[in-house]
Amino acid sequence: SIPEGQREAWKKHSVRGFTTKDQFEDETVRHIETTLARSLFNCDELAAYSGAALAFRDRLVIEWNKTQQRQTFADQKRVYYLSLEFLMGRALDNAMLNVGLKDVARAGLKDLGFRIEDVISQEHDAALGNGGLGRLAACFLDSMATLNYPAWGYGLRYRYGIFKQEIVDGYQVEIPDYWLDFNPWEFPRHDITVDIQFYGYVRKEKDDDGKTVAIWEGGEIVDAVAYDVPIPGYGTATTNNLRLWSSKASKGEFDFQKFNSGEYEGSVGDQQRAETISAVLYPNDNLERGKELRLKQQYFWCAASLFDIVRRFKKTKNPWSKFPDMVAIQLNDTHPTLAIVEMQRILVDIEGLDWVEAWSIVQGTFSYANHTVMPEALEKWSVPLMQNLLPRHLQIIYEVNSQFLQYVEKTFPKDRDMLRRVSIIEESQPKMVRMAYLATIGSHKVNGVAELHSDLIKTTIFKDFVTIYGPDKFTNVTNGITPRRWLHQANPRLSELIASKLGGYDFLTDLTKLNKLEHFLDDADFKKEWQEIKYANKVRLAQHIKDTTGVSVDPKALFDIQVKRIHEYKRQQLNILGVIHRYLTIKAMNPEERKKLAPRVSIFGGKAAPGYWMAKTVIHLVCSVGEVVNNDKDVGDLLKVIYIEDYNVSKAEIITPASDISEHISTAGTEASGTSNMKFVLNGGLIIGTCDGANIEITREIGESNIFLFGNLAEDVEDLRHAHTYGDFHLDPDLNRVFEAIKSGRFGDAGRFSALCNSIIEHGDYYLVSDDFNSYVKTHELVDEAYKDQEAWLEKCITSVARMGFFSSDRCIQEYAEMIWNVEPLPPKE
Ligand code: GL2
Repeated sequence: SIPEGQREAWKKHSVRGFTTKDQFEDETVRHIETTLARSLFNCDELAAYSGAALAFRDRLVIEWNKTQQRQTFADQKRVYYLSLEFLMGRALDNAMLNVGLKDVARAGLKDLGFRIEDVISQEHDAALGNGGLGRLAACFLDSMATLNYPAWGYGLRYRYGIFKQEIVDGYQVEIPDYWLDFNPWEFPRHDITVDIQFYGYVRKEKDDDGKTVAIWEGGEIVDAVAYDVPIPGYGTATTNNLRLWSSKASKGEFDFQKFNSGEYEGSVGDQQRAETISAVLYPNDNLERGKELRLKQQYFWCAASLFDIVRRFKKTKNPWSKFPDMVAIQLNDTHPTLAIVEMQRILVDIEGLDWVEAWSIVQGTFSYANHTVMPEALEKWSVPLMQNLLPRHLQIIYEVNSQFLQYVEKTFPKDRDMLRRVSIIEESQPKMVRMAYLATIGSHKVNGVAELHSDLIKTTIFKDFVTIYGPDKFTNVTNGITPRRWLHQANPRLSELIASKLGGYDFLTDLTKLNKLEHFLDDADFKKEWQEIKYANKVRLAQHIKDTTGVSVDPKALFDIQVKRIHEYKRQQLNILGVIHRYLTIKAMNPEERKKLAPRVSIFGGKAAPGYWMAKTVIHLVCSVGEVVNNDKDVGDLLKVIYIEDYNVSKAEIITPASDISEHISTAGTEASGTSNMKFVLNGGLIIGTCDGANIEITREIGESNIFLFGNLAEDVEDLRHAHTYGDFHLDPDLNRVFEAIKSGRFGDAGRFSALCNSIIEHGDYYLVSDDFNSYVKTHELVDEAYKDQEAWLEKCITSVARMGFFSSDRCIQEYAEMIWNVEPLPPKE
């Protein structure tokens, strides 16, 4: 650090960051002219974005440095949030709002010849995630900073985020998302590099005290390089850190011998192999595929993060026993479970702690959030694969398992089968490591993400573990969303209207304050403005649809939206089959009947995993139906069917505020929580949904009369499926009519849709589309009816928004902090 005598000089020149419009313009132009080497003659919107982003970045960095210093000196417990996905979206708009300088930037950019909206939209989304799980991590970072928790996120810096989706001739085409061309929000820390070992073998040796120690040797080393991203809180100076690791060949890996002998390509081979580790995000949502590279990613990231965390702890000079008092590590799903094993390895093999003491430190430190009960998403790794890649870790897993099973056997001697059921090692061919069990055994708390889901994990996948550990180890933290991005940023006019009624923006940090909106249900001006805002948001979306698909939709029609990953369990097929039913019904109506019908726009969006054939077929069916319906003059504006390509966070910011109704229609018991349901309601849209995930708690909060629920309950699903497999299956007659239309070729070559139709008609209808079809169609009729009474509809929307306070991710983070992490906030000194 700088010597005492020079500190005054240093402080005098210390950077302060802009606060006024003039200063903002100074900084922006300076960055454009010097950092970017551009002039006023060649400054386009992208350069303006870059200049403004760098000006804001400077401001963030100043607070970020101070925050990190404060957290280091405070010597108190920190949270580390380990997530393989952070679906951040764009950063500039968020930074402007969080530091409270968007108006300054708007005026400044106007002076310089730009519209702020055009500048903001130049930014490439940071799309390091698939869907809800990754976006939840991003909302949590925002809340942790806003609430002043000393918290870091740890993830991977993928060179390619989730692919870009193009719809070509009605089919999904995947385009690589190379997003790092210009990313002002990351800081490479080339000085923070960790050696990560793979493969090799384990040797046992006696140390000086005669104790046997394991030594992991050989194999290969890859470097992990840290890239840091500042995370500004809203209305606070706290700026936390998200550290993303990038892989690089370790120093010795460039083969000079090969290079000198002219083998240029061979000489960089190792380098390329090393860089592959953090090259791509696996594009699967709620599905595990057991690929070696994925396991490599997981260990690479866990080992680098733990090295970093341990190094930071060691600087405090606290004894190891204090580790759980200083460090809370949250596992976002099972993807970081190897961190548990790595921690035990560090404590036992490197730091020389005794096994039992080490394990109690590990359990005291870690907690695990489960995000799915679906079997195909539960991670398992083959024992031979792990033996090869991580030989020492596999030994540790076996030892953990052996001690755990001994305890189980002693405690439940009568239940012989229990050992097989709860073993971390599944006795299959090949043997598999069950990561969810390992995460549960190595953590002090396990939580689900909505009440129903947390109940389900206790009665299904973790039933035996509830018996073994007692119910207190398992808890619920219902998901939430950040109102900063999902109301204030996405829907600025609505946020402003609410603020004008509630006397300021306090609701953005205490969302329960929204409940005061119910006092304005009789305020005609307020309601009129509310309605105008919704209409303007629909006009904006209609324009986006026109620009991207060429189809004109009427903003006065009812906008019915389903945007999320395409998955059979989320049942976009139920939606499109319902749309076909509607189409056929309209076609059969006489003009008088048609006049009574509310015009609809059915909007779909979302990516299918590249290898998920059925999901891709659903996309193709939606596009094919759109092709027919949108060109049917007979139907006109009564029905339009739209597929919005490349659904992502920044598109969600346009789509979410424009819904009248949105669809959250998973087979009951399959959607752990869902978070887009919360976003839509918070933006004044109603929802149609099944009794699943957070829909149930949304209903509890907003009231049954403000939501359109339908379909079978989770508790009946198993029986229905069982009945199907024994031949007790009835195809709903209306659904049959829909299938007949598809089979007749009305929407193009029927052969393309046969697998989709047959999954329902012939192969057991696993997701209960037919069982729920009638109830779904009838409920949509209720939606149509309700929408006719615009006054009553509006009242439902406002009432619902007023009651959404519970679903802030701030509430969620407070629950984690108090119940699971046991950490205190560290607010900046005024
Ligand atoms: C998910 C769940 O499917 C979803 O219901 C939940 O809201 C999120 C966040 O908890 O987690 N689980 C999962 O694997 N993905 C999700 O989105 N990808």
